[in-house]
Amino acid sequence: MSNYLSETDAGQRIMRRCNELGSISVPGAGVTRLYLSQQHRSAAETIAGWMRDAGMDARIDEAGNVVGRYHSVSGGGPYLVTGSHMDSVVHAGRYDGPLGVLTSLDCVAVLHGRGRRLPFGVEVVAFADEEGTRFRTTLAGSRAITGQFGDDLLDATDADGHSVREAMVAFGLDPGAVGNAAHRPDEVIGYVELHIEQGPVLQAANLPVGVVTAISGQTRAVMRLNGAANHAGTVPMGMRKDPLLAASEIALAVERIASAYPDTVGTVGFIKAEPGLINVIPGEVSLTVDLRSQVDGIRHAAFDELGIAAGNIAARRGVEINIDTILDLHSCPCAPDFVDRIATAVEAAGVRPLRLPSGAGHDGMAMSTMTGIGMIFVRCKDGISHSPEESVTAEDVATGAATLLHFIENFQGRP
Ligand code: HGY
Ligand code: MN
Ligand code: MN
Repeated sequence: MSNYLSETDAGQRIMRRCNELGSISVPGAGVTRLYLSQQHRSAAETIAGWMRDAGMDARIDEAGNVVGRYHSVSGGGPYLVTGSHMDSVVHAGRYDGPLGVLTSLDCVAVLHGRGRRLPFGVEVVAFADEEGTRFRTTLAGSRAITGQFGDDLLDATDADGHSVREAMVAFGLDPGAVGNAAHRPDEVIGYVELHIEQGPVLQAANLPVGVVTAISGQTRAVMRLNGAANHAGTVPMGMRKDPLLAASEIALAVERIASAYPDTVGTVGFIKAEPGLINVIPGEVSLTVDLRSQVDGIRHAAFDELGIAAGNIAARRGVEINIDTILDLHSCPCAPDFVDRIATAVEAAGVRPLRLPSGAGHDGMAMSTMTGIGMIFVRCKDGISHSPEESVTAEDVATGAATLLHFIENFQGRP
């Protein structure tokens, strides 16, 4: 048994490991650890070692997830699954994902340290690809665990044109075996994830942790606009077919439409003009749209309105437009009994249980296709995330860990 538990403060223990894991990154600001990269491999092996120290059988599965199992008192499962993702966006913080993985791992280390086994097993998963940063393959790790890792994911390509299939082989995985990562439904009795809030609500309420009620649905699309590349100095303004100006109007339409619908947010996170030269009117522009709302019908209505607006803008400017929806995830309610159990655990930690939705997506959206899900939020400073400025306090992390451990130790079979 490692001397991990000799640090008696759970918050300090967990944050120290978040920092250690955070150092496994592409050089640069913050953390950049992408699916099937060298950094993924190194982090996966580190996490698997920590899992074994905590008395778990640990392996890197056929999709690159790290799966650790702390067997039940009778040996084997079924398993309450917990954890979060180990991948990141570019220039991320140290806690989005890893805090959930390492807090879950800490709970098992505490059980193991006490020599305690439960009537069910506890499975900790470090999902390999929740963000989809490299291949635009959101929730790929949890889709593998739930048997939804289809060819659409294997054929996805990164900015260099490498497919997931090719990257898996380079990583040492067999793309043909990815289906073996899927869990059988009878193996899983629930999924609970601890995650930073990535928003301002808990800080405003002066609360260290919160109870998640639902995960907002999200639609992601890539819009490609084709105009007429031409000389910047010779084409009169009235004769241009400039896709970048059309894209600029569409970005403002995203803002206008998302603002007009309740509890809805819209973001253009990426825009690229080709050939991208100072003295050339762009010929082709691509931009991404990320639209989210707590209610699926509202999100779809907003997206439909945006599609019409974008088509009108393109037609008026004489450019062609293609809209490719690459993701449409329905809103995902947490299981009511999980919400209640987590609220009880938060109260046991001496905190008023505030219920709140998640605007951010999580692996629970995939896990909910297989089992009931619950989420615990931990306050993060000023709600900042997807940034090197992401930060939490050891005290709040300790409260989150106590909440998760209470949930796990008091979890009985589903009603
Ligand atoms: O984008 C999200 O909601 C999450 O961080 N993947
Ligand atoms: Mn994220
Ligand atoms: Mn996350």
